[in-house]
Amino acid sequence: MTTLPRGPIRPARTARPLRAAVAHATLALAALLSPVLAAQAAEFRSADIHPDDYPTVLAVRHMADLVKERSNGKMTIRVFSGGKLGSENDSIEQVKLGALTMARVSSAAMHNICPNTRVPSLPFLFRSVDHLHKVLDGDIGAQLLKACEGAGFVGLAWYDSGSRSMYTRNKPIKTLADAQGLKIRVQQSDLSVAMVEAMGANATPMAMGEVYTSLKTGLVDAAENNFPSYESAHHYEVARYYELTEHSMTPEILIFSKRQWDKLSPDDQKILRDAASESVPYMRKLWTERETKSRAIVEKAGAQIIEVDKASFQAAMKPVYERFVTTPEMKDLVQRILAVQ
Ligand code: GTR
Repeated sequence: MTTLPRGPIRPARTARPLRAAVAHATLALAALLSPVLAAQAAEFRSADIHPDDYPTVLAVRHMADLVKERSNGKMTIRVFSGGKLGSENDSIEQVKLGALTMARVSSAAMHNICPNTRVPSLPFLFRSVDHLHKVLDGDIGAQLLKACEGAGFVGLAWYDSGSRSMYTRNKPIKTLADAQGLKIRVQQSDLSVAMVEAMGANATPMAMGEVYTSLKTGLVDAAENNFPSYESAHHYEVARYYELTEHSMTPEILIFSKRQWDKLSPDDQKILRDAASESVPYMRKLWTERETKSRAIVEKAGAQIIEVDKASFQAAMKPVYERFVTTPEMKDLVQRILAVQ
């Protein structure tokens, strides 16, 4: 039987040089392995122009929690909100290059890059939020998420963005005739420009970050967005009339750099995809709450919510469909969307 020594085991004096050598070798090994370890533990950065408490930002943070947990901390996602990494177009450019991993952007920002993303933005296409959800959750949504892969973007999820409506600084719009000649800020997309021009107005495309000042100084007479953006970007302070045109339900899209995606293992890709999908119902709940909250905030602050003759706006949209729904694939997508019950 061996007797174990009591108390702390003190190495014999003679062992010191050996210990030093072992320590040295360990450090050398760690230095050798560190690139390998770094390659295994990945920190992804994701951009969003919205503030910290906006549903899109909270949804990507939720996805980040799931990814961290499921990858045992190997993959982490840092979300940079409030446009800290630049405008939507800046982020898209960075994601394409692989300098930034992810971005949550409006799908309108992808229109000119991958034309099929125009489809869900077509004016008055969806009958209801339920119709939109059925389309985006099904085959069509999956097909459209792949629309930008050739251009360097893996689509991970669609997020809600409600309905976009007009808002004006000087006078309310009630019918299509009231929109004639107005200068209206739109997103940087050909389709958005065409839509406003089909209403008889002049479109001024610009980044979201410039809209507040442009409305305030009168560079534009109007803009259009959903309640949460109208509220969180303080546009209601400078454009008091919010007209319920509800002309488009352009969804948000979460994009991942294809360059970085292709370097990941199938298991890691699955963790990311699943977590993104699971952030969708989470986001939808936050979105519904935020729409109500934002509407209450703007009304309390004196914004006037105006019912409009929607049919007159809808009737003017034919040229937009004629100009943009041109390929057999797009025509098929539109037909299938309309057929979804
Ligand atoms: C918002 C959207 C933003 C941005 C903005 C805009 O609804 O969430 O990503 O695209 O609209 O009008 O520029």
